[in-house]
This record gives sequence, structure tokens and C-alpha cells, in this order.
Amino acid sequence: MTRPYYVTTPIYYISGNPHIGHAYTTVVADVLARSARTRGPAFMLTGTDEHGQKVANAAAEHGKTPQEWTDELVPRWQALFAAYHVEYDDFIRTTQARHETAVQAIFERMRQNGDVYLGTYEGWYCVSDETFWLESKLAEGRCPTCGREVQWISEEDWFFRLSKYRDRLLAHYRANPQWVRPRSVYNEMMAILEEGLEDLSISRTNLEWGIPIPGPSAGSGRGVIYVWFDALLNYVTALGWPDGERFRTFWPASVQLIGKEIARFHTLIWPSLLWSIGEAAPELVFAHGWITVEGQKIGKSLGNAVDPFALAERFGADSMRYFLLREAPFGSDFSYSEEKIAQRHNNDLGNDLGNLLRRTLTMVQKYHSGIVPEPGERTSLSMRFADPSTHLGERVAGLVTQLQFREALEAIWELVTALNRAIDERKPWNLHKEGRQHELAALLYDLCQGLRWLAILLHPFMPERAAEMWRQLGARGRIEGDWRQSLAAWGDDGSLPPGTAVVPGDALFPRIDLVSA
Ligand code: ME8
Repeated sequence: MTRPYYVTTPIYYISGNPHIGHAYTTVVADVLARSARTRGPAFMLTGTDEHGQKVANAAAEHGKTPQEWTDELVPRWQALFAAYHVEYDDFIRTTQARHETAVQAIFERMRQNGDVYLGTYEGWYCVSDETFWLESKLAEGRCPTCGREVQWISEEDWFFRLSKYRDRLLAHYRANPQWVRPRSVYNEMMAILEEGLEDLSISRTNLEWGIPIPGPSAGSGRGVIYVWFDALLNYVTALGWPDGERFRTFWPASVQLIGKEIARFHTLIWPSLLWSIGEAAPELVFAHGWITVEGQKIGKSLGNAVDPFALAERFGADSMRYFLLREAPFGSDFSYSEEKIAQRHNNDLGNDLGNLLRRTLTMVQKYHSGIVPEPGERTSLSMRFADPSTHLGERVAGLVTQLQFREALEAIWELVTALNRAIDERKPWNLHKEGRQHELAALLYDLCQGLRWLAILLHPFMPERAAEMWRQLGARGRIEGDWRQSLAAWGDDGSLPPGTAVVPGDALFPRIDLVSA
């Protein structure tokens, strides 16, 4: 049996409206989860990071209490993910009791095992990134990550003994060179490790919006737990750490997706926190690149946020999902523009895929009374795509598991191209004219089976449009079923048998003209 699969996204700060970057990571996680569900149990987690100075400031600017503010904004994130056809298994809010109680228990356990101790912190703090910085790391006196001003903080704080875990981290990195990807991020983290690690301040004295420090000072206004300590733990509190059934089933995570700017937290601090409570590190942390506009990372505070709802509305959520996964090798930065999205939508999706379905169904109607014909002899298409040694389903599953989404879509497009070519070369209209009914029927059967395969293979990427393909083909049963069964053979698995009536409908990807739009 396949090991249960667990994929997470970062939990997002709700200091403003969500943007396309938030949709991006969450869509990628959804593709992984949907793909994993075709093989066995899978669990996808996303959510919101609601504590900290940054969220407290945003609430204050809007004349709200932080709780009012977050309660108001959380539905926007949930609506965003629904608008992008994301089906998460759980959505964690760090203000939920299940999270706060577990975080306090973990803090307490670490205080007992000596990994958490009281000390004095003096240094710089970036509110926007909720990050402590050493003077030597500042860039011309500003935050080296976001370039904003930093604040001088001097307070008595609780510390986590991060330095203690340096050797174990080094050993873990050396023994598992694939545990942080891509390689550039792995190398960057190794360089930090080789320099050495300082203990981490994990409380904030002058902040009220957070999880109270447990123990003797609890509730006495003597400070809250540092937002990153609180936030990182969401990945296990959501599963019911320490003894929830989900935790026992799904931990350690198969893949934790993050943007590269938060790699340090997830690949140095996070495993150390886990080890401190006797848990295993995740199998893989993948730090992906940024969506940029004119070379700048898209982000609310940089003022170049594009409205992700408007984009899904305009191009269709599945076309956006396709664009996000197809545009660049996963891991790299890529720039966003409406022209590029429109091109992918019109060319790859409209011309290649949408027309293939439309042409095929029109011919099945015209030449075969709208009924899927009987298969002919074994054909070159089935040999090319369904042979065990070159099986397209296996290749795609392998590429998705490796997070090579662009390559997986390119592999799927080999089938799209081959089916289009079969139509262009074999010219069904001539076969019909020449009365070669048997050949014509065999070709139409092949095209229908090819499209059945495409709907199944594309389902994790474009769930709604793939389901519409499935519907128009007249296919029965579950499109999201076990690939080993549904793609076992080129021919029929019972979902699209000869005699099925096809149900042609509207164009899958109606053309979008940017100028007149
Ligand atoms: O960092 N391109 O939250 P956040 C690609 N709360 N992905 C992007 C992106 C862009 N331009 N902008 C944002 C936080 N993202 C913390 C995380 S986790 C325990 C706590 C995505 O709201 C990307 O996944 O700033 C990035 O890491 C995340 O949103 C940051 O979201």
C-alpha cells in the first residue's frame, strides 16, 4: 500500500487581501493532493496565520480588534481557494483553540526539557516579516528580506535552543541531500548552517495579540509566543498532535510547500522544533520561486497585487491553474502577464485541447450517430501511450510526485498532439467518403479513448474542465478514481464502452480576446 500522503501550504498572514501568490502555492498543493488521492489516502492542509504584530497593526489601521479583523478576512481566503477549485482537507486558523492549546503544550514541554529558557533579547526586528535580525545581517540598516525599516527591541524573552540542533541539522542535510529542494535553497541553508546558529527568541513582551506564554506568567499580560513559533506548529496541531489519529497516520509530511523567502524558518527552525518534541522532520520541503511583475515579487505590501478573483473570473480558474503550473519549471521565478495567460488559454487549451474534443465529438455525431464505436486492432496510439514500458499515466504520476509539473503537462500534451495529428493525417472525412467504415470507427474509438485518458490525467490540474470533458464524452463512473485501474488499458475500463452516447456541449475554453475584453 502507498504510504498516506500529506501536503501543506504556508499559512497566510491576513494583513490584507489575498493575492495571486497565495492562490499559487495552494493550487500546487491541490494538484499534489488530487494526484496522490488517485493512489491512496492523502491529506491537504492550508490555513491562516493570524497572530503577530503585522496582523495586529493591520487590524488597528482599520479600527478593528484583531479578532474582528481576522474573522472578517478568513472567508476571503476560503473564497479564493474555492474560486481556484482547491479541495483542502482542513483549514487551520491559528486562533483556534485546538491550535492554541497544542502550542502551549509544546512550549511547556520544551521548557521542561530545557530547550526553552529565559534570556534577554536585544536586537532588530522586522514587523513585516515578523523576523529577528542580527545587526550584521541588515542591508544598509534595513530588513535584508523586504527592505523595510527595522525596530530596535530590548526585552526579557523566552528563547529556543536552536544552536543545540546545528550538528543534527548538518548531519540531516548531508544524509538527505534531497530533503530541501531546489538545490539552490539547499545550498543556501547549508551555508547558513556552516556559519552557525544562534538561539531564537520565541516570545514578544510588548505584544498582546498572540498565544499567551503558558505557566506562571500566563494571562498576566507578560507577553505572547512569537508568531513564527506559533505558526510553524500548525502543521502538526492541525493533525491533532500528539496522539490524534490523523497525526499518527499522516506525519511526517510528504511535501511542505513554501515560497523561498521563508525557507530558513522551514528548513532550519522547523525540524529543530520537531526534534525537540521527539517528532520526525518532514520528508521534503520545497521552496518555490516567486511570481513577479516587472522583476518584483508580487505581494500586497509592494502595491503590485493583482486581484486573483478577477483573474479566475476572466480566464477561468482551470486556465489559471494551467498557466501557473505550465509557465515555468517548478522552483523558478516567473513573470506574470495577462498576455501570457491569454496565450496559454487560447493556444494550448483552446486550440490544442478544446478543439480536439469538439472535433472528435462532432465526427462521432456525424459519422457514427453520436455513439462511441467498437475498437479496431491494437493501434500505434495505444502502443505508444499504454505500453507498460512507456505508460503515460505512470510517467505523469512520476513527474507530479517529483513536483515536475511543467514536464508532466508537456508529457500529457504529447497525447494531445498525437490525437490531433491522427485526425490531420488520417482525415476521417476521407475515410467516410471512401466508405472505409471499419477504419473510421477504429479511429473514432481511439480518439474517444485518448480523450478519456486526457480527462483523467488532467483532472488533478484542471478538475472542473476535466470533469466537463468527461461529461461531454458521456463517460460514467469516477474521473478521479484509481489510475492503476482507470488507465490500466488504452481501451475500456467500463467508463466509456462502445455504444456510449456522447454529449457534446459548449467550447471547453472559449477564446479570450484581450483587446476587446
Ligand atoms: O509568510 N509568488 O505568510 P504570507 C509566489 N504567515 N508565491 C507567493 C508570492 C509570490 N509573489 N507571494 C506570496 C507568511 N506567495 C507566513 C507563513 S507558515 C508557518 C507562515 C506565497 O502571507 C508563498 O507560498 O506572507 C509564500 O511563502 C507565502 O505565500 C507567504 O505568505
